[in-house]
Amino acid sequence: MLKPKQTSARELISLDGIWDFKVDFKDQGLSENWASKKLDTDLDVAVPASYNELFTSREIREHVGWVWYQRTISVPKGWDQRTFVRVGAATHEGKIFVNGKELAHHVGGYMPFEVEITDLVKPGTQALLTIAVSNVLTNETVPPGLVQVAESGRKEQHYYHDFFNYAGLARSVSLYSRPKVSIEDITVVTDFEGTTGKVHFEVETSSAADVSVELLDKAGKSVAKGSGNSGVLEVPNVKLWQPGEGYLYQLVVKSEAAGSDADHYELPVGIRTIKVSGTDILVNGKPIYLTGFGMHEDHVVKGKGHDNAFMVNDFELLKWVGANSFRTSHYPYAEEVMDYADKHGILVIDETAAVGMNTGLASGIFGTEPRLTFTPDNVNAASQAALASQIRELIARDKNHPSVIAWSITNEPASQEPGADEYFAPLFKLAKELDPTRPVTYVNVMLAPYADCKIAKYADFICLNRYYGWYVNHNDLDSAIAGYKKEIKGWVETYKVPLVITEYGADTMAGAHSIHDLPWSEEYQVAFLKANHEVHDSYKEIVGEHVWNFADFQTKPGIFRVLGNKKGTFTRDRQPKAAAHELRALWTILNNSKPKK
Ligand code: BDP
Repeated sequence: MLKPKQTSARELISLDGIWDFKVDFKDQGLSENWASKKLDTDLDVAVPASYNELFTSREIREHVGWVWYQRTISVPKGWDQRTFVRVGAATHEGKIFVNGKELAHHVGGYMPFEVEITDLVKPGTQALLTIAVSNVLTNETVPPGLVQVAESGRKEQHYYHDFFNYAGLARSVSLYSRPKVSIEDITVVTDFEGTTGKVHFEVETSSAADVSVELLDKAGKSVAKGSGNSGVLEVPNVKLWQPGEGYLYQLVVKSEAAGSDADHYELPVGIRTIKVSGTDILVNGKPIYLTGFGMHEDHVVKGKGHDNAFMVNDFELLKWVGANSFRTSHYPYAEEVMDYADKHGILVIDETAAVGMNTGLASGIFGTEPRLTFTPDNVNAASQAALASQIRELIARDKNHPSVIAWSITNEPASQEPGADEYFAPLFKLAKELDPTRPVTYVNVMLAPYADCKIAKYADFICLNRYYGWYVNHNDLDSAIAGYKKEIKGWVETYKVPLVITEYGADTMAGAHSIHDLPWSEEYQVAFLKANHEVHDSYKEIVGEHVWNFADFQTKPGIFRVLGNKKGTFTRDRQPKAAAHELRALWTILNNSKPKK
């Protein structure tokens, strides 16, 4: 699905701002059709933002169920094209209503969806736009969860992942137009031979049309032209998209058809290749060493609300600390973030929202009853179908981003348990079929070591989350190094693919100090990183290290958490802990290669 854009052939109006807001405490909104008239409410809400922490009310923060967003929209007089409402994300389920009529329903909290309103709202008229959003997670959603009624009688949402279940409209909402016969989709795959770049393109139009394409360099100079719905553009003296140098060409696509205005869309294109070869990940044929973080879309007040100022600052900090990459732990990020990564040459492991499929692990951490994960009454066939849809939507949304170097189909599932193979094998296959040009990976949990994990065999490279020196060998870094080395040796001997450490980290309270390097102090976090790096540097098969986490983030309350997870290298307001300086000294001199041992 193409991101809405203003071009010479398309209009775009942002619907971001203040909307009317009503919390559906008694679950009446759907049956009473709240969307048919002005919401009876005094509450305002900001879009984009998670709604949970905008208000002082704890009931709203912890509400389980539907909330309602509403505003009026006007389709301008001059618009004589098809008109759409497009929602960047509704977490975790959304319904779009226009003048009380339900027009769209989307499940999955981190993907865009849209609906055509051409026949309902004529140019020069107004309409009532209502979006209902539910935050409920069940055993059949991705991520999974469980709603229970507490002793107090209050509905409670349980979930097995370690970040707060922020909800609402956290990404932009827009009204846009496209011609009657329009460009529906574009796919590019890039390559190069010597100094000649190649851009394979495929353009899908809503019905037959004459298509022309032109590739412009950064200065706007034309470097290649083509026509037809597919073909290959050759780019002489190609400037490659590289880590740290996100050189982007613009692909200008135009379509013309009888009885319709012409269409025009522009797609940024980075020319680069990604391959796994032996135990290396190659970008443009060169081995890369990934430095960076598992991150979160997480800020005070806005929760997961996208914000360009915070995004620019986060990328500045990534550069400052010497990170060349990150993982979209544990769900796809806003499209603006992906565009920005393209522009700045940051490599991204793009992850689905399949997190917390590990009811055994969760029981230990959150004190819930342990049970097998992949069973008909737990994470089941309906969940598998939901994840398949999410993989389809993710690849459709992000396939053209040069920054995306791999698809991660899940984080820390119970891959040692029965049923894991049957659940994930078809999903690896699906991702591979949908995109044969990128490696497909998953993130392995410590409870599923090399001898037990049933799905590592499907991954092009294996991501490992390891907490030696924190959850195991706590406060004993010498034993941590020994245990960690032993385990890595097992992976290296069993699987002949690259390994990326996608999580290692220690909770640290900014400002806590200890002359004895005790856990939770900034000194321990630094010592912990040094110990882990000793292990990473000892194995050539480890081709990347992503610290958990970039910044402190909000979680649900728990005895392991101090107003959130404190494993950030930066605080939640993006100030450096001592660890940030340690990483900066180490990573800024690497130039994308593995540290020399
Ligand atoms: C890992 C999870 C991550 C958690 C982290 C932690 O992948 O989401 O936040 O552990 O415990 O299991 O800090």
